[in-house]
Amino acid sequence: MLASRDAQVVVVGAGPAGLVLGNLLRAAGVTCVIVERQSRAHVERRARAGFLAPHSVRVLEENGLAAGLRARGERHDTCAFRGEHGQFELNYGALGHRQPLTVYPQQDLVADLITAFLDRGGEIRFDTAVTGLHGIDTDRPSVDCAGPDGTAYRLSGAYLAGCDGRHGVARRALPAVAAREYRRYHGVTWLAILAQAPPSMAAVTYAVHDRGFAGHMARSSTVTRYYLQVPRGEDPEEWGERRIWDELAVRMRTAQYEPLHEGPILERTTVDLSSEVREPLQHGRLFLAGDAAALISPSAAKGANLAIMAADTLARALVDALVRDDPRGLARYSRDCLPRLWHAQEFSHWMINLLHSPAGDDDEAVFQRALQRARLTSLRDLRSHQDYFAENYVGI
Ligand code: RFL
Repeated sequence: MLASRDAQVVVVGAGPAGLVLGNLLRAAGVTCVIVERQSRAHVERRARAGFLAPHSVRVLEENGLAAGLRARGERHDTCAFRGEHGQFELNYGALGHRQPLTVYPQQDLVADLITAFLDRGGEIRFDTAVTGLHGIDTDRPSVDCAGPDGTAYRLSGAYLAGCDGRHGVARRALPAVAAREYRRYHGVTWLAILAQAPPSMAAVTYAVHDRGFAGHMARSSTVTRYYLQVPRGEDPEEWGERRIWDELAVRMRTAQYEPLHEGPILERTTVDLSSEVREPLQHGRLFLAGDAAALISPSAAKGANLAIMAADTLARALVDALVRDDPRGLARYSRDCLPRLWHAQEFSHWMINLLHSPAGDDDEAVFQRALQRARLTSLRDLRSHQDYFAENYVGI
C-alpha cells in the first residue's frame, strides 16, 4: 500500500453526481480528487439519461457548465399518450410551472463536465476502483484504490463523497445500525433500447397496450431511445432487431399512426423498475449523492436530475464547511435532500401505475386495467390532473 495522497474532498465516481460536485468544489477553490473505476472513453460514451429538468439546467448554467447543452440541447414541451382509445398530447410546457425540459444525452453532459473539471484544476483517476472506505467516523477518512497498473494505495481527505451509483461501494460503508434502506421492485421490467435512428415522433410518446408498455424518447436527431415492457429475467439477446421493431410497431399502433424510423440497434439492456432510498444519506464524514443515495425507476426520467440536485446541495454544504468553517449545511444534508427524493419517488410510482397494468383476464387484472384507463382519461380531460402531471414531470 503506497502512502496517502491528500485532497480536501475525495469523490468516488465520475457520473453526473460526482462530476457536478467536483466542478462546484473546484469553483470554490476546494481541492478534490475523483476516483473512477472506468476509463474516460467508457464514461464519455455511456448512454443513459437524456431529459434535464429546468432545475438541473439552472444549476449547470449558474456554475458555467451549460455551454454544451445550450449549443446542442433541444427543448421539449409536449408528450403524448397512446392507447386503445386513441392518442392525446399534453403540452406540459404550457401547464403547471410552464417550463420545458431539455434533451441532452447524459454522456455528452458527462464529457462536458470532465473537461470543465480538469480545466478547473481537478484531478480524476480513471481506471481506478475504490475497494474500501475507512475511518468515516474520524476526521481523516480514506479510500483504498486499485489503480490500472495493479498498484494499491490509500487516498484520504477531510470528507468523502460516495457518488458511485447503484452498485457502488460507498453506500455499503454506511453502518447498518446507522442507516435504513428501503427497497422495492415495482413488478415491471423494461427492455431499454438505443437505436441509431432519428426520432419517429415529435414528442415523447407513452404507448399503453395489452401486450405491455412501449415508450419513445428522442435523444438527438440521429439517436432515439425506446422502451418495451418485458417479463422480469428476460435475456436482452433474445430480442433481435426485427423482433424489436415489430413489437414496437404493434404496441405503438403504427397501423393507425406514423411508421417508426428504423435503424441499427446500438444497445439493449433490461432495467427492473425499482426504488431504493437510504436514510440518512450521511454518516460521519461520508456523504452519498446520486444513485448511490437513492435509486429511482426511469419511468419519470428523474435519476440524473436528482443526482444534480444532491450534488449541488452537497457542494454548497462542503464549501460552507471547508471555506467558511460553517458545518450546518453538512449536518442537515440528508434533511434537505430526502423530501425531494421521496417526492420524486412518489411521482415515478404514479407514472408506473399510469403506464402499466397486469396482463390476463382474471378479476384483478381487469380491475387494474379499468383503473389505468380512468387515470389516463382524467389526465386527458381534467386540468387539475394535467397541472399535477406537468409540475411533477418537469419539477424536482
Ligand atoms: P452513475 O452515472 O452511475 O455514476 C457512478 C460512477 O461511479 C463509478 N463507480 C466507481 N468508481 C470507482 N470505484 C468504484 N468502486 C465504483 N463503482 C462505481 C461508475 O463507473 C460510474 O462512472 O451515477 P450518478 O452520478 O449518481 O448518476 C445517476 C444517473 O446516471 C442515473 O440516475 C440516470 O442515468 C438514470 N436515468 C435517467 N435519468 C434521468 O434523469 N432522465 C432519463 O431520461 C434517464 N433515463 C436512466 C435513463 C437510467 C437508465 N439505466 C441504464 C438504468 C435510462 C436508462 C436506460
